[in-house]
Amino acid sequence: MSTLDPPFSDHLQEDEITPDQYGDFISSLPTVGFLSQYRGFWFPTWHMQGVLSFQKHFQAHETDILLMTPPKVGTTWLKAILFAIVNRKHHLDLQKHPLLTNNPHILVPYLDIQLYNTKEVPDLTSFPSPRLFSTHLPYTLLPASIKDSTCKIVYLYRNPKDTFVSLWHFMEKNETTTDSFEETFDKFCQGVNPFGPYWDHVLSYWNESLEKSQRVLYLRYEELKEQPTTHLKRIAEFLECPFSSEEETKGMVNDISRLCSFDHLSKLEVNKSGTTIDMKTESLFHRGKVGDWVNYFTPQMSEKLDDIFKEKFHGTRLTF
Ligand code: PAP
Repeated sequence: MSTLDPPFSDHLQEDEITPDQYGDFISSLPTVGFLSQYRGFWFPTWHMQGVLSFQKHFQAHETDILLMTPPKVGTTWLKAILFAIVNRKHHLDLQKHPLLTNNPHILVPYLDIQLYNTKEVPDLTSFPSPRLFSTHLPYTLLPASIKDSTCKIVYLYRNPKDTFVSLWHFMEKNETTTDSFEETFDKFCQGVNPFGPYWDHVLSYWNESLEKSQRVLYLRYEELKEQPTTHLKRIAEFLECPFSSEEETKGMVNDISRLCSFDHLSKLEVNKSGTTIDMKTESLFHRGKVGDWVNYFTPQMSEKLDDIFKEKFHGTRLTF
């Protein structure tokens, strides 16, 4: 046992840890495979330094727009939508839109796993206002500056069965794990998956959205898929930049919806090759469908997740 084993992680608050102690702190956390457990959630160990730096240093602006998600629920899609809505007046010519040549994760970066992962204190001054950022952190682990701010939070979640299948494909494609489908599923059911437990992540923002509906917009992948334009308008209203009737008449809502659609984004050269955040870019676009889980789950697996989520979401209005 190292001299800095469990007691180190147990008694220190993250803001007390200095950067030269990060390595010892991170290696003192409980691990399962490539995941480390930190304050009740499981993180890919290689993201932990970024998580700690982000928690310690990030200063929210009141005008920030923050997209919060568990992994594999459609973050890439919603990043594209938010960017297109917020910056629509600067990019009226859709033939030259930045989304045609930039992956959405480049336009709306993750704070923890992109910006604070590369530098202890990254320079964020070049981001125009309103700043658009994202994170996979649960609400409980957000830096105080976000919790205390009035900045806008958009949260997206998805049916856990499709989320799991999406995660499985993603991990397989990127060779993140040697576990089988069944082993990965068992871990998911125990809450041991990146930024899991999934239910605790969803509940952390749900509770906040109930208390502060002006601040947290709660969206579901399946609803967005079913009625994209309705939700695009809802998002724009929430962000206090509603589509004008002139914009609607000109078809701007439909244009943005098409620009950000799976069929459009997944066929762009920029999204078909290379890597993004050390992951194969193409692995961010698998099928983009609702209900793909039926092709992978046994009836027992389906029932098991139904039971878990029924119990975890008992007493809430959350449904999948
Ligand atoms: P991340 O956590 O790695 O960023 P994220 O973007 O949240 O992943 O989720 C990826 C899922 O969103 C994939 O789902 P699938 O595996 O079931 O196919 C991906 O295909 C889907 N997705 C990506 N872009 C879009 C889009 N424009 N419209 C709908 N779904 C999309």
